[in-house]
Amino acid sequence: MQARDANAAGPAGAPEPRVIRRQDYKAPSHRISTVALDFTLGLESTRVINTFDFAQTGATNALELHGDALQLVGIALDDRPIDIDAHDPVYGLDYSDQHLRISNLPVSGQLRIETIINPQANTELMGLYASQGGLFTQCESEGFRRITYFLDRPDVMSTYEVVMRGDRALFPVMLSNGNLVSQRDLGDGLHEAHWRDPFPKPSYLFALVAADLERIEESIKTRSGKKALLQVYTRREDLSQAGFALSSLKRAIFWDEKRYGLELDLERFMVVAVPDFNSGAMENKGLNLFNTKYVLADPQTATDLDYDGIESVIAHEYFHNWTGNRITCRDWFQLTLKEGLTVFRDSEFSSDMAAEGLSPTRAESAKALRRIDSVRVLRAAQFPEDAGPMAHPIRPDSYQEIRNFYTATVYEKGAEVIRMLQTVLGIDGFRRGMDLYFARHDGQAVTCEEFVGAMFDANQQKNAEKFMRWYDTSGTPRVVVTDAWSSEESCYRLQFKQVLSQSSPQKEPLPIPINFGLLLPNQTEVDLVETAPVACKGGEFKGELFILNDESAEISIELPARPVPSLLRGFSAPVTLEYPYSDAQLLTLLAHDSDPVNRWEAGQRLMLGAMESMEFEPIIGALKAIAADSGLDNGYKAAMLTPPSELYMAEQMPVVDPQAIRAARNALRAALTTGLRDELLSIDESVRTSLKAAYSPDPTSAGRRSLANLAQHWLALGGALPSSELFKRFRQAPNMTDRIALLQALVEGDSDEAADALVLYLEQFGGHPLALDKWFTVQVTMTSETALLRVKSLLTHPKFDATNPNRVRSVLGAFFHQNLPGFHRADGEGYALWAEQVLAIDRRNSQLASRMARALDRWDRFEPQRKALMRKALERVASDAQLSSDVREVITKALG
Ligand code: B3K
Ligand code: ZN
Repeated sequence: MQARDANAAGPAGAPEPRVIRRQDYKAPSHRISTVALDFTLGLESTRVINTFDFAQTGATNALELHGDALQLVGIALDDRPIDIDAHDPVYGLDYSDQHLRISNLPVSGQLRIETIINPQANTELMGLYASQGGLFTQCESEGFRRITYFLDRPDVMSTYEVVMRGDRALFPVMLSNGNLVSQRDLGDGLHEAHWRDPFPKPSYLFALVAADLERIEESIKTRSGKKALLQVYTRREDLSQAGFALSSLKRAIFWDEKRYGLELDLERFMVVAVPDFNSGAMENKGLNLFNTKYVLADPQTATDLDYDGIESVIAHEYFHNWTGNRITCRDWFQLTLKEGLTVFRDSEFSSDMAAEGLSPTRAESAKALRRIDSVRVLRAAQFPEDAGPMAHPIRPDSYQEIRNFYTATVYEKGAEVIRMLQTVLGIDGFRRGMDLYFARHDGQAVTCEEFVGAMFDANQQKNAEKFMRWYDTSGTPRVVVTDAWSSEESCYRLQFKQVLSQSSPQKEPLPIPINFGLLLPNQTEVDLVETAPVACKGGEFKGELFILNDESAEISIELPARPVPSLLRGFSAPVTLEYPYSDAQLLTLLAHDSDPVNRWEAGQRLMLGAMESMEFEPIIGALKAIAADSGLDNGYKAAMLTPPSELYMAEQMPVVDPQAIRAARNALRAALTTGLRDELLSIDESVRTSLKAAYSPDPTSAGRRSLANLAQHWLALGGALPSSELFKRFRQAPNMTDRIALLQALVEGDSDEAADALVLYLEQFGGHPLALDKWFTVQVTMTSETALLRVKSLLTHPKFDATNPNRVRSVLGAFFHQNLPGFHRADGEGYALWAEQVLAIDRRNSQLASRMARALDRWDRFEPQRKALMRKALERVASDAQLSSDVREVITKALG
């Protein structure tokens, strides 16, 4: 159990929470260049001997080391023991399980610190912990201090040497970062492994694995001809599902060589799948640890979405080897330096992979689909965060728990900020910037200024400071656009105005790149590269790109007729665009815009409007044409037909009404099902039957499945496909994507066959944890009236496991975050369950609890009765005396 922070705010009367501020950064007092770690491994007791050299770099001769839940056994300075029982007077020793301070140290020397830890009791899954009989680590951001006392901060970079010994039967595989130096048998069933990582790294990148695992491996040659061994480790029974992860890793390695000239710098690169894991994965140098969800896949147990997730997370962690590990963050406020950049890199990789081998038109459509997915995530998760109590700039100014800041803002909005740099500098200019960044900072721990500085310097551009405003701004900026047409002058005028969120600490105007096009009445597009504006102020006109620099701007262009503007093409900036589009304009864009992202966006706007007015005819007509267009990619068609998410819709309403949102979506879907019945039947017939080949997760096949499954779902709910037919299909489902789609349709339709399908599924996949997670999620997300009862009964199901984060997320996370009307019941029973479960989870795993706690972030946007019930639930959690500092930060911010 994690030791609770003594300074964390408690209920009334307790001390104020500890707030860490970016402006208080101080360089470390000492340098630590080498660390030797010696582990005697045991599930319940592991002894750690940490020997490191230190050299004073600041004014103080006292070394204040971080610790958490540690039991100190002994200390020696330059081989001379220090008396820990008497709290040695010479060195002014002061320690607890949370810290260790040694004063009066020589300018340099060597410290040897021995501690004992209990991995089995480590239910926080941070530090060294046990999972299914094996030992694994998670150190980012502050987990290393749960292994040993250390300067556990990212700007202290050291080389590590690790020796571990343990029971050969329990831990036949013993891994750490870098290269295996030696391995030997010690007799008595024990063995020992010795690893050395040649690259200096911060402590958060340390990793250790000791477990009963099998592996698949492959040798590759990097582009300079060096040999490297790639390995994926899993439990024996999972090994047959590791192949896709290994092939994804190879694709990522070769892509990074080609796109950025970045080569694998290690002789060995290992990926290990861990069943109990708080996040998706972790980029430890040379030894990436992964949630099983992002490694294991085969067609019978993983969906297209799972395959996508594996490819992008494997790539993401691999890309961190350069953007994160070789160049790391000076302090945790700079987290987006590595995360925003690496998300951007993995999304570019996924986009290139989706387009590989396709014709130019299909490639464009496949890439657009990727972009649409990113926009959807941003709108469903990041925009609400940016408008809520946890809003923060991509580089926050303060935090209570850094663990709470691995957010959609730092990651996804951070990636959008990097994308804007590429949009402004061009792909080649961006590459020049990356090259300069590595030339200047390889091996360093730096700030976001250094990254943006390299980008601007490499392109002889000024104004890096102005761009840096994006790092300090919170809230989603609004860009308000108006236009005017003068037929006498044949002049079209576009006016832009940017409005920052009132709560943003940064108030100056941002540079906002707006890609745009103009469609003339004859459906041709104005050639903006050839057409210079007659006037332009407040921004830079660069053909199809306009950079809005000031608070307001204006461009005037001579044109033969009034155009329809297609603004923010490709979603070129993370803003909300406000332009008073008429339905007629949107229908034009939906049908004719050459930018596939804006075509989709026009459809989304039309759907939002239709759900408000309940007039579905125009959108039905437009989508009929889309559904029947044989030139369009199937996956893209599915995206075009999918209504905006409930979470996004909630953000558009002045007062959130979850039941009304679901009712509106259902009404739209019912109208589209009736209006597009022939098209949907034809898709159900022809697209489904064209899927006879063996399963492949490639985007063309995945696109077909998503369209066919959408048609099937709508037809089923509209009564055009009987549940007996769905059940028949379910029993014959050739892969998990189709099987889970059928299960969803059956459960949502609430037919008798739904119960049979659930039983069958459980019989078939009850022994497969990841497939079982889906079985839980389907049940808690699909029905609104009975969902709460379902959740409560599933919490007592023998297969529910409160110690496994994936299982907890599949039931409670899915219910709280993905079932808006089911969770937000008018009687407040959803909130009562939330409070009870957040508190229960918090006792074991504060990070997991803190994620769940965020489900009430937007409580003050609901109607008064629900608001009062949510407030009561928040207060109940806030009054808990043992609350972790993680959950306390989220709850106190929510309560304002
Ligand atoms: N860097 C890790 C995040 C670990 C989360 C710690 N609470 C995974 C990633 O973003 O690549
Ligand atoms: Zn990352």
